[in-house]
Amino acid sequence: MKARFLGSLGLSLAALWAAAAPFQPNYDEDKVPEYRLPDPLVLPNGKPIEDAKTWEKKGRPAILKLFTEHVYGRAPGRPAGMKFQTWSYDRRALDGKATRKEIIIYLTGKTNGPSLELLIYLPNQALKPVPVFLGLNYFGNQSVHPDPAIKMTERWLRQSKDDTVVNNRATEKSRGCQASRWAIEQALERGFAVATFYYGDIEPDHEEGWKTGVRAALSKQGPNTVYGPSDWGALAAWAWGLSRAMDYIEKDRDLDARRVVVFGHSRHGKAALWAGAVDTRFAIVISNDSGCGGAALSRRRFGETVERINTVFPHWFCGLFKQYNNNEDALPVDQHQLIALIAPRPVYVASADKDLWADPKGEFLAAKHAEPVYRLYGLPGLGVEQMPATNTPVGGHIGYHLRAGAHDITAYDWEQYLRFAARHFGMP
Ligand code: GTR
Repeated sequence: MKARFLGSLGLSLAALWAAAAPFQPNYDEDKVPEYRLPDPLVLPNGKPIEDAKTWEKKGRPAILKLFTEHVYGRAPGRPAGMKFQTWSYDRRALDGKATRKEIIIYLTGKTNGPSLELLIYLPNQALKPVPVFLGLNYFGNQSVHPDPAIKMTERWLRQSKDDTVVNNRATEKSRGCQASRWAIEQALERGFAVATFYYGDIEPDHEEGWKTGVRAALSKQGPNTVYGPSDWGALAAWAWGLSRAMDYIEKDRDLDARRVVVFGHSRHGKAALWAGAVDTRFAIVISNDSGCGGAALSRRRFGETVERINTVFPHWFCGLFKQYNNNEDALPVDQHQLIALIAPRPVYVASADKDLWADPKGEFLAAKHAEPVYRLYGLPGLGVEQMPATNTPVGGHIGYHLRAGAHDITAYDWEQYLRFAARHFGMP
């Protein structure tokens, strides 16, 4: 009895210790375990996929289903009765270079229901309809540019260390606080519109956030909803929001819905990849430093791991994904297949050399191992065998670069994305 008691006490002390010990990411390439990636060209029944038709009819749906059920969770479709309201319209924004539009998307058609606020800058000097860069922002639309006329978000925001967010609300100081991440003028000069909305419009990014976001609003049980293991997590909800913005873009005659680039940095890069995988209306998908659960291979366990991400962000993925904590080899998919789901559309994956947490090599390898699917379409993938040196963009239909520097999205990154999109859209 005594021994048994001590034994169980010993076990629980060990468990307590494990929970309290800080997570030690592996940054040593020699310690990456051996792993075998699922072959994107083999169907779940073991049959090989030899042509694009079989991929589209069988391979793609099977992989999409696995990602839905095991990783991101199932989202509903387009809600009935969605309404768009033009909140503002100014043809002389940014010194006359742009037209600024702000659109409120009432997601269920009710003005007291969930909504998202889409900010759009359109180049005045371009033939309409124009291609669009669409991405989520972290601190409200007013954070992407110092333009004083942008409608300030009134929603919950993560507390910041400076005075841009006070009591979880944006302050005037937040205007343009993320402007370095948004090359709006450069995009406009190249003939692109830029569209963005605050991701917290869809769901505030914390464990209880779903209760005041669309996941509760669209559920009959509201904030009492009990989620099944494959119901949508926050990333799927943010991706779903990107599709709702696309629904609006399809209705706006100034914008070309057939040339929409969905992009995102970090967790927004994960959401952009999933949005692009699910919704084939997105013509190009760009992942900037998206890391674990984004472009990086989970099986490498380099930097952030499945267990770590599921612990710190338990709301991001579907419940079933937790089953792969410390159990990556059991995953029925890996992230190269997420990139493959975007084929034959162009996709761009970018890393930063100081951003080891996101595993740059794992991001490169995922892009590389998506190539076989692009090859079914006769399309070049990356066009290189080895990871390129820093600041050396590579790629055909799969683009890649390793920027020198930290976890961020910079003017350098934008320059590559604008060039990549212009090339694929046949723009100068
Ligand atoms: C980190 C998280 C990453 C990445 C990043 C971000 O804390 O571990 O997966 O998403 O946040 O979004 O900035």
